Amino acid sequence: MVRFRFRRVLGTVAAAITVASMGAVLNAQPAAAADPGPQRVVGGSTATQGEFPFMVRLSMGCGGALYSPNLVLTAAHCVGSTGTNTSITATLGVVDLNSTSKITRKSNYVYRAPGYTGAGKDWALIRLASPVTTLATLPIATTSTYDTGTFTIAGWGAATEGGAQQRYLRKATVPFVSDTTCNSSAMYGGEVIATDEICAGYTAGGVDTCQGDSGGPMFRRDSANAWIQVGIVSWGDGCARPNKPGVYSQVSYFSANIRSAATSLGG
Ligand code: 4AZ
Repeated sequence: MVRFRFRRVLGTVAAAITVASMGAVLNAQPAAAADPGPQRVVGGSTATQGEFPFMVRLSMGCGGALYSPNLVLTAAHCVGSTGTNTSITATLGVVDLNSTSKITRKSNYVYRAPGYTGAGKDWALIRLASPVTTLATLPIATTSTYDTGTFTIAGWGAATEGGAQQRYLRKATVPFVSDTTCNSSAMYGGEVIATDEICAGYTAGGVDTCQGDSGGPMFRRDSANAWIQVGIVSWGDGCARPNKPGVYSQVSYFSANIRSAATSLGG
């Protein structure tokens, strides 16, 4: 557990450094540069503009989802401790992080899951300094009804294990993996916290979230065909390896806590 979670955290730090060092390069690129089109990245492809309006890129090198006009749901391991925090920039409304039409907001507060110590409870809310009212939010699952099936994952994280952060939002779909299977000796051998984590991926590997996707949502359609968030990218052993599904915070398990925290934050 510690080994993989530690690797996960290191990956995120490395991703943040990569993003920081990429900044000048990205900003130097012409805004009108052509979309490279579908890429073979963690088995996914490039999302289209507006396809996932709730997706958020965070300046520390994580993903997030717009929970309400002024709150972004992300992973606890992406943020520091609860309190005033004006250091995070959220980028929204674009698949191309270099787009001149991107929306940006500074944070003004971080709420990290109480009791978070690096194992489980991997969720946090970031409050934006001013609301974003032009984008659809992503409702969270409040029951386990949707904690199975086929899930969509999306993010600007690495396209291959150890690879660079991405300019264009990518997406993929991955199947649910039961706690029993995910905790089998062939997979995580008991490292997964069954109550508050949910696994998704292929036994053969090839499709997965990766470094820099942390904090982003895993979601599916509900019975009304609306997107609903069931997971938060949390950890895994590498990316897209055989027998190493992605591990996600199980949003339904925390939904009451997330909702009450959101209320207390004014969102
Ligand atoms: C990361 O470091 C990370 N394959 C995210 C997801 C996974 C592994 C690492 C799952 O942000």
